[in-house]
Order: sequence, then structure tokens, then C-alpha cells
Amino acid sequence: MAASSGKSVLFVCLGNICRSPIAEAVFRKMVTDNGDTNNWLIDSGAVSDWNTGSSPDTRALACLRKQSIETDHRARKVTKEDFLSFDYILCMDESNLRDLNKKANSVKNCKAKIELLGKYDPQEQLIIQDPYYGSEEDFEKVYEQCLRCCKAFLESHS
Ligand code: WE7
Repeated sequence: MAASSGKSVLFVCLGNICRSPIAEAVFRKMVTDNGDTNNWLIDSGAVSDWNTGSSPDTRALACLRKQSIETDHRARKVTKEDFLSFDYILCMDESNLRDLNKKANSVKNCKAKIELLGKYDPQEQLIIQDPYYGSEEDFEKVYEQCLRCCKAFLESHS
């Protein structure tokens, strides 16, 4: 559960094995490097339950490892409680956004602000594309987008 005094963010993509675990790990490293971990609850999740319990995709792990970032995340599906407890739910593409808004409409007292992570990109690349059927470069691009967006998101909430 989110600490009442702190801030909380849930990163979301389709399966929670490529984009959202990268975003989560990148954001956690930034917050840790700032010595601000006590003020943030950070997690990631999926709109689908296809990959529930799985480790991130090996290409996502390799991409993070190149930056000396580790993660022990296991995929999970977004729950109704997430809409009540998180301040922000940040997703990757329009399909995620549609799915999340649909779910948010079925919960009472939704607290979370549901947005595209790409909204925070100073380079204005709004959509973080699914790299699942892509190449190593596509994962690198996801990482770079997450880095820019997470930095801007953190700055706007510090
Ligand atoms: C993905 C995926 C991604 C696509 N991670 N999967 Cl096979 C399938 C079916 C329903 C939900 C999920 Cl999560 C998955 C496995 C995991 N990033 N991207 N599938 C994908 C991409 C483009 C067109 C169709 C699919 C299923």
C-alpha cells in the first residue's frame, strides 16, 4: 500500500515484462540515487494477466544490466486496489490507456491520475512502442525514452 505521506507511481504496459519493468527499475534507481526512497512507492503492472509471475523478458534484463540496473520484479496484473492506492498510473501506449481508463470507470473513488509516461518526454515522443517483436535497438529506445520521461516526471514531483 502507498504510504499516506509519500508519493506513489505504478508503471503499466501490456504484459509487464518489457516496458513497464524497465520504467520501474529506471525510476527506482533515480529515486535511490537521490536518497529519496522513503518518499516513494514504486511498482509496475500489466493490463493483461498473460505473463503473471514471470520475470522480465531477457532482452529487458540485458538492457537494464548494461546500465548496471537490476530488478527482481515478477509480472502482475493491475488490480482495482491499484486505482485507489496509487497517485499516478503511467502507461506506454494508447491501448494501455484505453484499457486502464475502462478499468478505472469500474472502480469507485479512483484516486490515480492515469497518464501516458511519454507525456513527460522533453523530446515529445508520446508513445513508448511495444518492443516484444522488435530488436535489441527497440529495447534501447524504450530505455532512453523511460530515462527521459522518468527524469522529467521526478523533477515535476520533487
Ligand atoms: C505480448 C507483448 C508483450 C504482444 N509482452 N506478450 Cl502473446 C500475448 C497475448 C496477450 C497478452 C500478452 Cl502480454 C501476450 C504476450 C507479452 N510486450 N506484445 N504480446 C503483442 C504485440 C503485438 C501484437 C500482438 C501481441 C499479442
